[in-house]
Amino acid sequence: MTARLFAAALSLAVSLSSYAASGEHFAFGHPATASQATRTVELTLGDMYFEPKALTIKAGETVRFVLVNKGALLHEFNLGDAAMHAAHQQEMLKMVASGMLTATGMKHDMAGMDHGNMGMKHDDPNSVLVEPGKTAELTWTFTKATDLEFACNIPGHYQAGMVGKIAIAD
Ligand SMILES: [Cu+2]
Repeated sequence: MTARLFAAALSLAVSLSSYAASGEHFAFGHPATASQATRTVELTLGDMYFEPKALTIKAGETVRFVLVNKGALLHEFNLGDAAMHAAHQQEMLKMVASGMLTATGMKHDMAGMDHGNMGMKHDDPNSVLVEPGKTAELTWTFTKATDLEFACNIPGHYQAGMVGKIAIAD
């Protein structure tokens, strides 16, 4: 196993344990493991765009998103509706103001200090941060027909165009 693969496996294991512990559920579905995926979708994240900009998924599908950051800035891939993204943008503004989140990365030492830091953590199961030049993954089971957005909620990015549509069809 290469060092890079090992690091990817390790970060996956860490993210799996964090959402298993939180047990969060969303109206539109839930996180899954890569081995449960029925489909893989590769998305490019750039400064300030997603490619492709729209996806169609069938209700019941488990999709492994492979997220390639080809930009020079830190980006996020977050699944939700417009109201969820608006709320998350407010949280991320606070993370930037506190110095926890910079233009190119997350300060992990601060991210763990959630008690002294107003409860701020970036560990939502429907979201992943991708550092410049890196690839990250998120696997999600979509359980019902609805319209969602995938978005980057780092301050200013959504407004600059980092948002796309996901239509989940019956
Ligand atoms: Cu972004």
